Amino acid sequence: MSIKNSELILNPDGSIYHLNLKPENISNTIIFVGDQNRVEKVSKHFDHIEFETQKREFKTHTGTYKGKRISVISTGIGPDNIDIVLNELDALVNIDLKTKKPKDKLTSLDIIRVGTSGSLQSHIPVDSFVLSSHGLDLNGMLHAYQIESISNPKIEDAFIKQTHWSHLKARPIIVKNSEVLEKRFTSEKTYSGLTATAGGFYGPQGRILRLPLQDDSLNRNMDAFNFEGICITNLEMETSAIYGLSKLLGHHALSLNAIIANRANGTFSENPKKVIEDLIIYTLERI
Ligand code: R1P
Repeated sequence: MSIKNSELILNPDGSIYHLNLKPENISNTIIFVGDQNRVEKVSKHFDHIEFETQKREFKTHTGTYKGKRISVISTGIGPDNIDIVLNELDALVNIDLKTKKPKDKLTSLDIIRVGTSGSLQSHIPVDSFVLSSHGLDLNGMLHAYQIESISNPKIEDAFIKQTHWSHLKARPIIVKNSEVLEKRFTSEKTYSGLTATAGGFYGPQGRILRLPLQDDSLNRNMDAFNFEGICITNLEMETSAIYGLSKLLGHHALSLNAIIANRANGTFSENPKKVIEDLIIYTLERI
């Protein structure tokens, strides 16, 4: 059965609706960055750039780094954008865009997020790298899908209990990274742990400007969370969505974050550009 035109939307030139990409425009190895201006910061290291496009916040450069073909794509901010990016990338490789039918032979992409994030633990300082062992989904986007096969109810139940998570909010989902990529990117430079993914920057991450929070002890309880030695290292807005949708669609995903703030001791990096640049080079060298 063909997927209806209203469900799989293409632009007049045949490219996919939001990403503005055709299948031949992307590599099977893809770096995600949040900020569209970070795309050049990655592709400036390429031997050459063969393709560039942008629509809204979704900018793509494809080229080679030391002979290896890589695409770098900006996802913008938040899990709702990740829903668009993952589904459209998967469609580019796993759906025949002419017949609009899923392919028999599926392709698995390697997806590495190079993001920025705030550490929740005082022992994970600013200017360090965090590799997310798991994504902790606090925003609910993944509940639109059948998530039973990718969730980890034991850790989720412990999280709900230890943080007194309100039953009025979406049930947290914990999704493991790709162990293949984890091995390749782990080193003495990386801290590992749970990355919590919020659906907003202020209230959903416990920041108070003028609005009181539903639970102002949540961040403290998250800092103290411990399940058999697994702790929450950092808080950002994309990782759990990337891990969840990648696992469901059969892709390998890993999230690396440059720590630019430490929420536990209130510090902010004096040179955030440098730690991001260092993480970009670290990632390109290990791809
Ligand atoms: C918030 O300022 C944004 O920065 C972080 C958050 O996840 C969110 O997207 O990551 P990026 O710098 O990769 O966008």
